[in-house]
Amino acid sequence: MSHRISLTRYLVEQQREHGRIPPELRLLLEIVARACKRIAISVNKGALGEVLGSAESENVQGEVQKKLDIIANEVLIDANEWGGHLAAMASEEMENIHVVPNRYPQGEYLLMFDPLDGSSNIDVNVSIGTIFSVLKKPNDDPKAIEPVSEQDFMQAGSQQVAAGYCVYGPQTTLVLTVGDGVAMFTLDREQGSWVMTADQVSIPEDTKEFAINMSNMRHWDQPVKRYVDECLAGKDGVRGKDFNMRWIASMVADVHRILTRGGVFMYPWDKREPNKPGKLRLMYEANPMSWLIEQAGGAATNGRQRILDIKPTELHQRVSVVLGSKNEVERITAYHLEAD
Ligand code: AHM
Ligand code: MG
Repeated sequence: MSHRISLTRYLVEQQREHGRIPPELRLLLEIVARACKRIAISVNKGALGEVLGSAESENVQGEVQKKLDIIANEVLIDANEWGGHLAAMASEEMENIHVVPNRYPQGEYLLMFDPLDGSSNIDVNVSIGTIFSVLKKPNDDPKAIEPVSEQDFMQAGSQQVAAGYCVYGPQTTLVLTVGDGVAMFTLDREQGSWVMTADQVSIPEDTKEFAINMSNMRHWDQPVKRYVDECLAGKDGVRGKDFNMRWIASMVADVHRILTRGGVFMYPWDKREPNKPGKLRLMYEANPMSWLIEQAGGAATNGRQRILDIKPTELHQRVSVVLGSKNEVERITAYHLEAD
């Protein structure tokens, strides 16, 4: 069909007509998309591909790794290290950064990813995904032979040059921003290509749907309790409308729903781990998702501050997350600020 717009064409046009992305970034994104296709194949094979269940290892956060966590991490590294566009990669599943080996040319970009998000859903055949974020290495002066370091990754999310995720659900969909709105591409399995199925995605400012793991209610802070209590009171409370709740436990799937029909997602700080700012990771989860949400007209804060303004100090830094429909995020943020 001639009217179908492929991911390749979208990226070429972003490069040529909008001058938004240089060719190296375009190629990098094509490679990430190809890696997601390979991961999708493993995910779809499931038990037939012997990819389900746990591996006998833990990641840097002390979480038991699933076989697919490791497979997806390897696929992303293998696919990306030879391309010549990257200086280094960082992953939720690796303690340290992975510098592009000497046998390949070093590029000027930094790639971060959560290779398989929603790991608890792998074995139960519920949507999971890959989340990625691209930064530029700060010192890109070709004459300066500074080796890439972890410090180069310590940039606020507002510095991202590309971000996206791929959701492996009933359909496999790649969602991307390079700073020109949000576009979605669905994998056409017969053709093996990504076909644009939405562009300039826009999140409604108001919503009647919230997403939070309610089993943690007793551990929440007062502003989160206040907001959720008001949602639960529905028509009888101050909000004057009934709310619906969804919690998939795969951030990719929850964010995908919000990009599609609005809503608000929260994974706030809670008393179970008082010294950690939250469960989700700033660099691999919160930053790319926050940029996508903002590009679609939504908002993303840690309850007090815009997530994209947070300057990281550690690779595996965690953060409290409130994102989605703008007016709801502003309300929850105001509740936090009032309580301070
Ligand atoms: P993961 O990267 O180890 O899969 O953890 C992140 C996931 C998110 O996708 C999801 O929003 C959250 O953890 C669910 O957590 P919980 O099981 O506490 O509800
Ligand atoms: Mg994750």
